[in-house]
Amino acid sequence: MGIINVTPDSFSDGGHFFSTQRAIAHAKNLIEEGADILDIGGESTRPGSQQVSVDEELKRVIPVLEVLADTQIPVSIDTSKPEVMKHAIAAGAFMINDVNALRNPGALEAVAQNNHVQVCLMHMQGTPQTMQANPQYRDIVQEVQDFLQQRIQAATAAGISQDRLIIDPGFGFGKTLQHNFTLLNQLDQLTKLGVPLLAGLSRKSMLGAITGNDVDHRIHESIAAALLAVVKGAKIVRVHDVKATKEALAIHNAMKNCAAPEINASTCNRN
Ligand code: PT1
Repeated sequence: MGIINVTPDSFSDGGHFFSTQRAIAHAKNLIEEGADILDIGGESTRPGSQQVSVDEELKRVIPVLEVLADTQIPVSIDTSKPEVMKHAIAAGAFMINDVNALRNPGALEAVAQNNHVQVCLMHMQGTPQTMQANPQYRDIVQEVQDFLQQRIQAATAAGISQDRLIIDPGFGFGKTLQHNFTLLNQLDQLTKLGVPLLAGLSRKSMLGAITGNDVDHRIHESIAAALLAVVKGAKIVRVHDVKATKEALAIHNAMKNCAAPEINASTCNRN
């Protein structure tokens, strides 16, 4: 899953022409690099980021979605707002990626109105504005697992079938360095919930805390983290660096598919 952020640029005259064009160009790059899904976000959810209005978020993401809906690539919309979910579904979104796990009033209903769209339920303690202030858990893995189990139940009770759900432990969302790495180490525990697992670690501060690299120089640690997440059971990784991640994961695929002696070498090459 390749990341597309749609945020206003410095040339903005109050319109969204330049940010829309830039996002579409970036999307086309990521498709060429081999992205299988594109995740479009109009509101940052990084620690300390500010919220935007429904109207502003719609103006950022819908024009980009409308253009990408004509390509073959499945598009995910990163939003917690039911109004944005409804417009995104109408404009052809394949997935709703909600860092708030459909807890906003009306969000369960907005997704349940449609019978097909996938939805990613992510764990977060607190809100992006305050979540890194003092995160606390008795047992990080157990609490994230219990939360995701409850959200799976809430979604299925609202009429969203389990085969439409994806879960995500929410790396960096109300978690200390130790919480984040404990979750990564025990990510396979979450596969017990019986729905596919998504992991977003790309360029996050938990990686920079280990290497000392700033956010624009975290490609190697991001590739390592994506590979580890897949080894621990993630089915989707949300990344900035699609080509590098795909090449790293090709080696993982080769280890899985090319090791058995009965496998024909031709089915194994360039897998
Ligand atoms: C994520 C994710 C996301 N992350 C899903 N959606 C972000 N499903 C946005 C830092 O510590 O992991 N899963 N949408 C981006 N959020 C962050 C959080 C970015 C923390 C950076 C940090 O640096």
